Amino acid sequence: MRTQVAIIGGGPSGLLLGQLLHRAGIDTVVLERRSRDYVLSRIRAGVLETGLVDLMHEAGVGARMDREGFIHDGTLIAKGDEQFRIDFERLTGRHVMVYGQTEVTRDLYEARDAAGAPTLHDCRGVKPHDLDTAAPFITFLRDGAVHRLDCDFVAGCDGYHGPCRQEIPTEVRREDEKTYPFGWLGVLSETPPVSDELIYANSARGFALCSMRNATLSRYYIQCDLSDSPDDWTDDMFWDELKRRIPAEAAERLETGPSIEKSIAPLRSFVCEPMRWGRLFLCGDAAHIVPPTGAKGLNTAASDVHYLSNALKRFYHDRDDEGLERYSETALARIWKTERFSWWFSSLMHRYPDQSAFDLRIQQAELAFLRDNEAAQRAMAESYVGLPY
Ligand code: FAS
Ligand code: PHB
Repeated sequence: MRTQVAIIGGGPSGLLLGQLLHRAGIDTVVLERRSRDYVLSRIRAGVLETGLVDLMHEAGVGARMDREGFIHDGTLIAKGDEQFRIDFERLTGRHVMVYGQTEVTRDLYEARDAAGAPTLHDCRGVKPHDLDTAAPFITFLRDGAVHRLDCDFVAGCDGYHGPCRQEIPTEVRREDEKTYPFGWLGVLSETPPVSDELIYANSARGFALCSMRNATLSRYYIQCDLSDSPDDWTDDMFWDELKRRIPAEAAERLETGPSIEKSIAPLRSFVCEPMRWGRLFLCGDAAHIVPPTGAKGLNTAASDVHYLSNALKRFYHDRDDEGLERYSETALARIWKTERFSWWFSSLMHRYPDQSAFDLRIQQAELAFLRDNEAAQRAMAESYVGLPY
């Protein structure tokens, strides 16, 4: 088998890259470890920056998002029973789109199938070779046989646990990481959202987030201990704790119901540099992770895809490799700004086990400053709706 760009990973990064390259006449093959059903069963992000909305349109997959997605002009920030609103539209002239990552992935898979572009599921032992040459190739196991895929470039879109990052020699690779002393317990329920906009809540008992997927599907999170397991939490325990953490008026109108998905995500900040090694280019979670507080994980994967797809188009159409040469530096400049925002927003909204009385007063002053200062609100809104690519 041969292709121009081999894409390892059939999550949003790999699929969006594949679709943008296909529309530019560049051949790709996506190698995905899991089945399609498994990939589509993962419940992850819910908020799209304007940049990702634009990329979905550029990829020709924006129609259902436009029909079923919800435009949000702002968000609510709560501290105990007090809450205030960050008005994205007034502060930045822009908004965000609420549309689940699962649907983004589904739309991209359907477009790829319609284009007849190959996606190989259930690929095991995927291994890139000769990345430091002009003729890299990939070997992998599938249907009981070893296969080889020759290519010009390899896009490592294989997520945080994928193998591509490890192909960068340890003496070259720099990894910066921060782990957080808590996780997020998330619940999906077929109930109407408690609020028209998201509620980010800082309470004495810990962080909570009220989000949604559509008018009859809600997504809720509460900060939990790293030692917790979803089985430690019955639905009633979850709902009772959520009600304790959000403003009383929201708790009173909260409609509860059986969880149709319940999972715990650990929180970490992580960046791998460089994002390129020879003909390998890392994209998305393969290169960076953020705590989900700022809804930046999927959206930062999208900006990587924007830079990499344009660089590859420039190479194939103009035989100009400057975009490829500058990919890592360009992507990392934006990545670190989203790492900062995600760390800042997580520090603002969560209760830390080792928080001193002074730390707590500083956190409360930061929240009050955000509540009272328009410049602070504009700075937050600019990051939340998405910094320019
Ligand atoms: P992904 O991890 O989505 O996709 C990588 C793909 O590569 C997977 O399909 C995997 O099966 C495949 N793969 C891995 N190893 C492979 C191999 N060896 N061979 C072939 N394929 C391989 N972001 C938010 O903005 N908000 C959220 O609320 C949020 N919640 C999250 C919850 C969880 C539990 C996780 C893990 C992430 C969450 N994220 C959230 C971040 C998430 O949305 C990611 O940013 C997004 O999935 C990034 O997409 P990809 O880079 O495509 O990585
Ligand atoms: C979600 O809806 O899953 C979601 C929304 C906003 C976040 C994190 C997760 O910051």
